[in-house]
Amino acid sequence: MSQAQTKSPLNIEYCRDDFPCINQEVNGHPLVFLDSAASSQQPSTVIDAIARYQREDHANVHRGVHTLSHRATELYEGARDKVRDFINAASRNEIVLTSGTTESINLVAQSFCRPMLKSGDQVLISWLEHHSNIVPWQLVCEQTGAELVVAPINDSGEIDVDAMIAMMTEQVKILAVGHVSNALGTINPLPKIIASAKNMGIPVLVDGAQGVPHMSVDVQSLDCDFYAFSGHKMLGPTGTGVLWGREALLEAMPPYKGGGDMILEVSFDKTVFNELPYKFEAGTPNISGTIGLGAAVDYLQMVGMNNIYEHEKVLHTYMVERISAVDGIHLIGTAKNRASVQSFRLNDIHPHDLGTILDHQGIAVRTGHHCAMPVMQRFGLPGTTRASLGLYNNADDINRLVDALEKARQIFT
Ligand code: 7TS
Repeated sequence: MSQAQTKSPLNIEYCRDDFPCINQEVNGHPLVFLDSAASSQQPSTVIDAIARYQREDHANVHRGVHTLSHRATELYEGARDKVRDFINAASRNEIVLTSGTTESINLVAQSFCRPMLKSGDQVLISWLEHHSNIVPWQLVCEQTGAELVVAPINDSGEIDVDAMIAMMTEQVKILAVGHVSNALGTINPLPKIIASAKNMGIPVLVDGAQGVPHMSVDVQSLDCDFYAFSGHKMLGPTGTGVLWGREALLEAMPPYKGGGDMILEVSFDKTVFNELPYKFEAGTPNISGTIGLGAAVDYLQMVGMNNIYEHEKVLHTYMVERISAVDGIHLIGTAKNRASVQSFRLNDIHPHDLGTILDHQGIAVRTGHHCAMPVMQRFGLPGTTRASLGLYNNADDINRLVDALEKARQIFT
């Protein structure tokens, strides 16, 4: 594919200028940032929204009669409304603001599953999952005597959906599956997986950490029961995140943490918990971060999730084509349907060595197991080098990556 053919529907040059952190030199070279799957960069509108709040509106939320507290509450709750609209949740009561995907999944494991799981029950996940969608389930299984069962993946890095469906027995009390694999970029066939689980009456949690930043997500049409994601992978700040859950399920769940804000009335005899979603938001929340998350949602909607998806798809295709042509490159993760991420090996160069050489040329990639050790074990590898895209990347970034890979290959031969 020529560079002209990589022209995307997005006015990328304009978007790129909105991200101040991208526009710098690293080790004497203009930065090429290809590590958005770990954490994405933030546009000025997000940075400014946080700074403006800190300068002009800072106070605690939900508790003051004074003007600053009202303003802070309005901004914080306004961000919740933006998130509701962004993922098309039926109600703002379904938007629980958390510190990230990890906390959202732990919340479901401890509050939804722990009270109902017992010995003989199963929790079903896939081999593709990030540790955040494995370890919380291991913990709750240990606590309850339930068993963690894992659906296999094939050599391309796709879930064996038939095998997964065959594992959906009456023993399974929850299915937790990623939307997009952070290690391999595989987009899982959620409609088929969720429909099959529904048939068996199995509730479904989707780990959307790598889904929401890259494609339009409508939780109502997905028809899952919980959807978890992080602010810092979708142009927002760290320490922010969301658990979306069906209102009826959240309503029936006990609180996850105790403290201020999540109660209506406390005495030593009895505590009456607050209504949704506050029941799950104990303590002073990450107010500034959540306001930044709201600004990130505004930015993503301004650009348009479908534009972002199309742009990244074109770039991903270009990246795969270009890096495949480098002598000694071996792609890890070749699913038919994949997004924004490409893992690879270059000859037998250790990924950390390769990552260091790329960094010397101003290129930021992630190396190692990507918090998905079972995926690495499945491919018999200690780790990979992973290039991951954001909406601000362009064809020149890919060209620079390829040049740097060529240089690394020469250094190691
Ligand atoms: N689930 C997936 C699919 C992820 O990619 C990540 C983070 C998480 C859960 C956890 O998100 P957190 O915000 O709660 O930490 N993934 C990565 C990554 O690929 N590189 O660094 C973090």
